[in-house]
Amino acid sequence: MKIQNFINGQFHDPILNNWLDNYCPANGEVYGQTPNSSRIDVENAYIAAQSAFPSWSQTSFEERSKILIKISELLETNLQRFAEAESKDNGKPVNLAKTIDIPRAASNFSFFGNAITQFASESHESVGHQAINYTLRQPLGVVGCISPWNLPLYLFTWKIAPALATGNCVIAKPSEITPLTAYLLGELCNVAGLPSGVLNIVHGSGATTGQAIIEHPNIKAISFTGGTKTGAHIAKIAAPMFKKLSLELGGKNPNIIFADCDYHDMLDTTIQSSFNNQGQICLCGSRIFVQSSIYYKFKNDFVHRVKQLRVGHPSKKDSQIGALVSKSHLEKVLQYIKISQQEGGNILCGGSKVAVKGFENGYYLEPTVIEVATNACTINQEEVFGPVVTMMPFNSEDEVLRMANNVKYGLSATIWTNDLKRTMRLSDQIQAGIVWVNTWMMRDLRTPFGGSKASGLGREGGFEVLRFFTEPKNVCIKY
Ligand code: TXE
Repeated sequence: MKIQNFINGQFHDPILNNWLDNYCPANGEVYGQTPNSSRIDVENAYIAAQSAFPSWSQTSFEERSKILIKISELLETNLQRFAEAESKDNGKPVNLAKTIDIPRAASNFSFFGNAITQFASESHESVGHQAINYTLRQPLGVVGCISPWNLPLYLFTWKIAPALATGNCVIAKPSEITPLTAYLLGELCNVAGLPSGVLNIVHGSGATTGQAIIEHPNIKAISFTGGTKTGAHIAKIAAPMFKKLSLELGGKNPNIIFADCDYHDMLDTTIQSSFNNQGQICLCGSRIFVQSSIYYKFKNDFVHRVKQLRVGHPSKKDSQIGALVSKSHLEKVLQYIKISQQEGGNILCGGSKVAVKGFENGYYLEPTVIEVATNACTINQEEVFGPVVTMMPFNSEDEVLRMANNVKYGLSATIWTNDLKRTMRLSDQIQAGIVWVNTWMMRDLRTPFGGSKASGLGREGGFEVLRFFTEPKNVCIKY
């Protein structure tokens, strides 16, 4: 099948006719082609977006809201088709796409469709000066949204929906590794009545298409989710042009387990926070720290549970772990496992590729648990982004806090304890944008979402992202 760009409400081949192969991770075969769009395609998308902007930015919030909610409903109606497409492209179990990815993409549209009806701006009465100030929140113009392959439609729409809700026109690029659901979304936008040119979806590699978007002098903001290295590159290009930037980057999140926690709940959730989506979520708790008094019990119970996880073809209902996204990513993850062994890491389970019967060329990997002796080892310091977690014991709260913070990333952290004072102390001192206590990845879309340190810049979610996609303008009236 051939994927096409969605520009000005119509589907187009790339002007220079350059294409990339799309692989199906479950069997390692090419299933289609996606455009590797050039600067010319990006410019065409820009012209369409720029022409649509005067009208879209003046469209009432009720009308914008109605269209976004309609897109959400259409995604729900097309749940099965989109879930199968996401699974085919990414290797994740269809069940996971059906229960998490696509429903969340639908709620991104309905959430921001509703949020815009509640978005208010401030006013300040300057008492003693007979003046009043009020703040206008105006759309930025044409903005760029660039998203990754791990949660393809989920993260693509997490950016697009608030950008559209606030009256911007968008040029969006999904990951070239997982373009299929973004391609299918174009058609739904037309059915929902989104005016032509308001959303333009341009496909291609980061180096070609992504680069053309970030270098475009008139694209006012870039909202990006992806690797930390890419984020740094984007910041370097965008800063001299004073583009607004939102960067959601990698993580190396601690999962801190105290002996006084609710053990069974912790064990179930830790399986999820370690291996959900094949461990390819920036929020996964890839460094597990366990209080020494329960370390051996946890180690036995956890490894026992991990060994029971079923790796299999994503379309099979009982597969809990599907394929990794690409051959090169699988190799990268295997390389980290090797480095860890060389540095003295003890593999407690997993560590090797899995040959799934009938799909031997698929990119499957056993869920892997590695016991490490120090938090300073490479596998505890660098983002692996696969079904691999490390574990080690700790003795004191101070010691675990030091280890938790001793990493360049600062995205999220999980703490398992029933001690309120300890919860307050640690939540206060952990360097992370998100702290979960006795849970993991419990999302409320109104909350600020993002990380500190090398995990990024800015926050998505709720009113934070509506502020990001608008320019505040103060008006001062003396009366
Ligand atoms: O991501 P890239 P990659 C981490 C994870 C992974 C590593 C590398 O550790 O192993 O990043 O993954 C686009 N200008 N995360 O290389 O390249 C690219 O086309 C503009 C964490 O696959 O950052 C894609 O659309 N755009 C993460 C998007 O950036 C460019 C999710 C992300 O791809 C570009 C994914 C350029 N010069 C990976 N170069 C998370 N935070 O959730 C690339 N892109």
